[in-house]
Amino acid sequence: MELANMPPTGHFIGGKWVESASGQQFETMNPATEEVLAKVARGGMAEVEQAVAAARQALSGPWGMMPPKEHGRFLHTISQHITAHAGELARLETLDNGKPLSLAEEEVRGAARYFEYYAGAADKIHGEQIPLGPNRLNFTVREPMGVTAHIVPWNKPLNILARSLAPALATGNTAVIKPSELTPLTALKLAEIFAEAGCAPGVINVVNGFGEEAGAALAGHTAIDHLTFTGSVQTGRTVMKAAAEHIKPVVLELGGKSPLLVFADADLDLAVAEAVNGISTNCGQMCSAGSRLLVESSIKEAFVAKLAARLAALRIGPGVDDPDMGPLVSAVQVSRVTGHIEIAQSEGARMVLGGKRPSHLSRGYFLLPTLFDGVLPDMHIAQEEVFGPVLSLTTFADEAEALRIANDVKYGLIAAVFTQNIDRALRLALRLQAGQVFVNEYYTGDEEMPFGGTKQSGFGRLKGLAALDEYTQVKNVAVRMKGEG
Ligand code: TXE
Repeated sequence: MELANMPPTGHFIGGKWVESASGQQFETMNPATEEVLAKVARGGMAEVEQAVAAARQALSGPWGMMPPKEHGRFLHTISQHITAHAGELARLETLDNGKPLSLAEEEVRGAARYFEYYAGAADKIHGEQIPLGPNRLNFTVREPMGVTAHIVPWNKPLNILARSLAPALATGNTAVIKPSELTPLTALKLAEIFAEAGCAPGVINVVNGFGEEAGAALAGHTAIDHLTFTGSVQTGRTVMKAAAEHIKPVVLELGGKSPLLVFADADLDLAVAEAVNGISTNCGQMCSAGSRLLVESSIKEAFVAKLAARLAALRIGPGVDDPDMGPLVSAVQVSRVTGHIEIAQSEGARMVLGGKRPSHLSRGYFLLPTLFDGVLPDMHIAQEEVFGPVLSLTTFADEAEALRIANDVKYGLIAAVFTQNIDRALRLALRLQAGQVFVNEYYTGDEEMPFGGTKQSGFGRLKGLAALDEYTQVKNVAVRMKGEG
């Protein structure tokens, strides 16, 4: 696939493309071929300074003066421009991240949908009037936070960026974006799209670079007003500490170890299909991956047989060929995932299939889907996020045990229950510690559904109307009126 329509590879600051003050660049790779795709400007404190200043200035420019319905119209225009460029965006994402083309297309549609959804919300964000009796008027005003920072990971680069950027802009904020150094290209293309759509300078700014340089400079910048971070728990802790130094609110979307609870009365074919989907989508590189299967003992053998057959049949190859699973994002990610596999084996989990690279692919960061059976709840593979196509299967005897195992991890992002028993489904939906619970499905994940973690999966809610609360602050106005006469 040729690299037509490559976006500019500088930083996008104040409506202009600029190179780094240092002149330094870094390479972004195609994980399917291990070839360099592009050289991108490597930013740091100097570029973050400029970007934050441009975003602050834009708050008092035309963008800041615009009525909410105009913000909404602009977001709608962005949604249309993303749709018009959908093919290019999806190709870039596939080349940069490795994911299958049809998955990239779905994520681009999702990105357009975020702007469409929040376009409709922009002029419906109301304060309230609080009754305090005669001669007093009390009301709230919902104001933008100001300059919002968005530190974005590499697993769904454009989609995750749109998830926080669209509600931040719908509420009148401006933004400084730091894409992942592994996958910067679609954020740069989005900046180009904003410019094409006539965006005022400084409303969005993109600074490329490494986490410890550009990312740390942004999280620690005293003139940002809000920080959205999606990534690892470890880095989340670091950015939260940096934001704490200057007392700024954060939204943290971190990892997961999400369980699928499969009861004996479940539709087994459905549960197997959803389990395969939950771990193979994006090669398991999803915070919401369904990486723990909890299966009622009586159906375990039948379940494993069906599951292993489905996993073994997955087509693996370069994303441009639109397989079921592409490569992992990097050599580092392959070594992280294989490290988890080695620990699982050393602790006595039984590898049913996978665990190595596919023999038909000689280059690229590919790994076969991997299934572990006989996993005990306290094993490493049942507790730690792998972020790869590795599924661990644990059995349970009854509902109480299933619930106990499901909740006994440090994460709490998603959980799913497969059963025909409506009482059990609803009982568990209320008792599972997770930000989202699915019943007889996994991964619908529509843009309207509030999404976020409990426990070490983070806090704050993105998606749905809930996200609008994250990007506004409430001001209360109290008025005492003189009585008549
Ligand atoms: O993530 P990082 P990595 C998990 C997953 C994966 C692990 C490591 O388990 O195996 O994290 O991936 C920026 N100050 N997830 O190392 O470091 C970085 O440049 C400010 C879960 O790639 O969290 C990138 O833009 N920023 C996940 C972003 O943080 C810093 C998605 C994410 O990188 C920084 C990705 C610093 N000191 C990985 N250091 C999810 N929840 O979806 C790095 N960054």
